[in-house]
Amino acid sequence: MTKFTFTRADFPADFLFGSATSSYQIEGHAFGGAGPTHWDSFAATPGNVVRAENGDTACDHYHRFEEDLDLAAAAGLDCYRFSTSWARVLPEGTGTPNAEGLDFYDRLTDAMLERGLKPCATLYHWELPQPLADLGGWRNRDIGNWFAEFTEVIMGRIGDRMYSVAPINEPWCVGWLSHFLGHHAPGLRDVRATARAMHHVLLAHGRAIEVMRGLGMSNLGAVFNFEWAHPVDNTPEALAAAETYDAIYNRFFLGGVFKGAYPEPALKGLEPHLPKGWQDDFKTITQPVDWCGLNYYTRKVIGPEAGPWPHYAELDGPLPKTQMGWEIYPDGLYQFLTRTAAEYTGDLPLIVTENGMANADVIRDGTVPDPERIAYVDAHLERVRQAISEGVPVEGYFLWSLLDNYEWALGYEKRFGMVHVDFDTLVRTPKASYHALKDALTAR
Ligand code: IFM
Repeated sequence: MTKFTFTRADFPADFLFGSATSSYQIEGHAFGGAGPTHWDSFAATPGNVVRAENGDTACDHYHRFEEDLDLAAAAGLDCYRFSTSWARVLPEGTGTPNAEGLDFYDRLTDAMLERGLKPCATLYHWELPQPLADLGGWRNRDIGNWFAEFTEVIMGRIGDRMYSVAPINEPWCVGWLSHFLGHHAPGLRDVRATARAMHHVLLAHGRAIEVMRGLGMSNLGAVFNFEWAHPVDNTPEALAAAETYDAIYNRFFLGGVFKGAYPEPALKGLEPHLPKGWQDDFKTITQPVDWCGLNYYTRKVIGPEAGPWPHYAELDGPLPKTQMGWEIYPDGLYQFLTRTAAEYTGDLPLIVTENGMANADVIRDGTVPDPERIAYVDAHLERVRQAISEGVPVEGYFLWSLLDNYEWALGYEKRFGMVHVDFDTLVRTPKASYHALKDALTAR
């Protein structure tokens, strides 16, 4: 596929298109006085990250952001979703800010506005300052107040120019992926640490919303990642396993923020490990938000498994897969959009804050053909349109990602960008998907 089947005119007039990125994955953490993070020590530990790669240089966006924003603007995008590195702003996690870090986000913000791009910030996209990790990180209840301080400092500087802000990207990754599965920093595999991290990440979300309201800010949201849980068969055991997967992955965080309650199948394993008085935190966690962001990439086929809770196994599915080994299942996006509106958010605007695919893209004669990505995005946007036509209030779509970047534990091998990055020379080359999106968004 070389072209999209849609143009901007196929979406509501005020529908927003953007690309999404994050600080540690693109900026180059070694530059500009940023403090160490738990990702630096995690990556330096053999076996955690492919080839022990880290975010020291990444895409060198710290020095090349103007070129990158030029690319985003020329593609016809309305918005640029970025994140602010806590350790760049507060190298110790709390206390004295790094003036260079604040200046960087100030310049970045102005550079977006100069190009007509709406700045859409995420406060935290996973690089926890090491001094706070040393104090227990997300396991420590004090993180609510540490995060509130960071929010005040960074939004006190750039909050006046933000189009939208969400406190935390993908709470499931901060909690479960990093503390139960151990795949991300801090690499723990411990159910008690997990329960606390999952709860505290929502507490921190609520504290940040309170702080930003206090600063007079609006258009504040929450961004969750979702995976559709597909039972391997219709046996009661498989159905129960999929229900537990769904509760932990998808419903826990939505339930906390929009219902002030956690789902039973998740509480079954987590409740004994939650901090004392956890229910009292719901008044902070349920601070009203203005929109809900959905990050969606794939589904999982789930079957039962003996042994300790959570009693499920992720099984190999039959659908075509991306470079990540993730099944391509656009229906899941439609299902999440409709279900989220029906069961959690009602009329609140929904934004697809991330969607995209990794592909083994290579440069040939200065071009990068990626028909797979065009087909993937096209199919998912088709499901977005279907949801809109049925009255679901979807108001935007952000492609992950603008640039090939640091894919965490998988290093630099997995290419998610619509712009190719040569990680030796750092040269950017727009892929075929970039040109196709530009045509679709700027067509008259
Ligand atoms: O690269 C990540 C990003 O940091 C968060 N959402 C999913 C992407 C692809 O795995």
